[in-house]
Amino acid sequence: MTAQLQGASDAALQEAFDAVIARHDRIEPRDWMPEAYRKTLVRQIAQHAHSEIIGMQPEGNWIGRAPSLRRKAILLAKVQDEAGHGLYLYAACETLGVSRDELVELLLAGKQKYSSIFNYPTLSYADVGTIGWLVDGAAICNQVPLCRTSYGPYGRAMIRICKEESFHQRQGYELLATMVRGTDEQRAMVQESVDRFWWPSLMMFGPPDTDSPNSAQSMAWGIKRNSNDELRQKFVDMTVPQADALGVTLPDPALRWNAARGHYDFGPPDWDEFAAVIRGDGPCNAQRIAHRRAAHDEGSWVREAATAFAARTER
Ligand code: BYC
Repeated sequence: MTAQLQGASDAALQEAFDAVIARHDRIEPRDWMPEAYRKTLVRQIAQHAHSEIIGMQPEGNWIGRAPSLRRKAILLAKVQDEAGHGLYLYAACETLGVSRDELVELLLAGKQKYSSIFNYPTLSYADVGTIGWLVDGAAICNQVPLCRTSYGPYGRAMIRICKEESFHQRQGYELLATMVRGTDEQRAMVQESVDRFWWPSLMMFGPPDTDSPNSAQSMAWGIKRNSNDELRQKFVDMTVPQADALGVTLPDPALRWNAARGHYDFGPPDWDEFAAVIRGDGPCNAQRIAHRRAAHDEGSWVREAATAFAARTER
């Protein structure tokens, strides 16, 4: 009898959840949710948070070598924003019953991922502009629909993050626009940087829809609102005219306007390279994690002091 009642109430909970999803409303932390939905959110939000934190490293590499005080102030502010994005996202993830400590442990143990893009090196100052323009541009395409994701705390975090990402994208474009108006050497530096970052930027959207094991369920739950390929296409369509305006070429011989489709056609990224990078074998994976681990260890005294202070205040 008890089991029957329990069964009935489980069905009612599932029905209430399904109704919220069907009317594109929000699930909140206090609401019942299927365990698989919770797990998927933890996976995606944690991966997103880790990306923001690891993403501070490639650009942080240039803070001490920025060419002017103005550029240095801009870059410092951008990297600091990324730390903030990581914190909002870890906080959103904590509402699902995992602690930030656990998430950091999983990242450092290689059990949770972060975006493939941050495993590529930043070899010239133009990379700061290219990351802003292409990487933040791709991030905006991917993240604006996440403002309407079905989980309340994630969607609300994304609204603020997207506002800041728009500034990041513009500062990157402005930096490159300044460089291309400079010397031949500066123009060549921009082109070389764009050549390196174009394909990895397309990979940020994830595998093709036909090879994306999580997409169908995540879209049915309203966690993702668009598929990987839809967003990749949107990014290409948005970026090609910007490349023309900058006077740079994109390194894809297959890239051309398709009037029948009303979109640009483009070639496939090297999916074997993508698989290697997310497996941990990209150019900078080991360096990124080693740096993160060192920063975490060096910061342990701050965490201990804050915990001791909180305990003493409570007493
Ligand atoms: N890199 O079934 P799929 C930023 C994994 S930070 C690594 O399509 P899903 C910024 C995927 O996790 C931007 N792994 O997955 C910061 C899955 O493996 P698991 C970060 C990737 O989740 C600082 C497997 O491949 N943005 O903008 O449906 C400075 C199969 O994929 C990647 C976000 O995190 C990748 N690129 O879709 C500047 C956005 N792609 O987990 C800028 C939020 C796929 O099953 N996340 N994988 O072991 C998402 O929108 C989705 O999670 C994804 C993937 C579109 C990325």
